[in-house]
Amino acid sequence: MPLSQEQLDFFWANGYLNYGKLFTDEEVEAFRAEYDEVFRQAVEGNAFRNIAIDDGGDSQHKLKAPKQMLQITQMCERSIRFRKLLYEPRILDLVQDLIGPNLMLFHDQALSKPARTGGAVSWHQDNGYWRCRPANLVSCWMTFDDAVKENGAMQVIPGSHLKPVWHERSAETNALLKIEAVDDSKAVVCDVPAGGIMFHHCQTLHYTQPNETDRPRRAFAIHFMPPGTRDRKGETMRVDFKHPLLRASV
Ligand SMILES: O=C(O)CCC(=O)C(=O)O
Repeated sequence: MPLSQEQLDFFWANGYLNYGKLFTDEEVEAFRAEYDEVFRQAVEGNAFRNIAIDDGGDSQHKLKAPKQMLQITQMCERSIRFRKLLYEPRILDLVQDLIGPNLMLFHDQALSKPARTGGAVSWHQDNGYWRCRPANLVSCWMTFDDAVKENGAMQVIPGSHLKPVWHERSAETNALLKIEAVDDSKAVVCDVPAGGIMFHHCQTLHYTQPNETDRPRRAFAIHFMPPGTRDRKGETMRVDFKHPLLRASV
């Protein structure tokens, strides 16, 4: 079902849209199993990052750190199930409503906060990292566990997508950027059920807190861009293996 005018107006006024449940419980079970298997292999091969600490070191170093914000970029290069998820019509139909019928992948990523030790992702705009032009990228963030504030649900500042802000390198970890002056009294928590999705614009300020619960929070984000998007060097990003064309109007 397409997004309603009300949902579209909400997204463009606020920079995010908490869509709610999309996948069935059976689908969620299958995603969890695959997610855990890709992480198992990544730990075996030391092919993941703990962005809560300076990246680098072996798997044990990363997993024994006091905080773990575990990241695998391009799950689609490791798993057919996650590759297929990029082409999921239920998601592309909604993204098409937001940024048009021609859609490319900027990248995907799994972001896992283990129970109790899961680390934060500090306040940022995605485009603070990416510096793409035009700033017209949209992310679909989904979770395979019920996400609430305490285990790291997405928090956003409504309306912040209207203006880019300056990002500093975080003092705690080289892997993250940080913004000093965020008025988090304006933050809205997007509780998302397992199998649910939310969208955010690439300039929307967002944050996820450490996981204080006994439950994991396994999330996956697909970052979409329209063809013609330029990278930080000003070069138009080409369709290639890393940046497939996911949908094209005919
Ligand atoms: O999943 C998280 O904790 C952070 C995700 C995020 O920052 C993003 O998808 O842009």
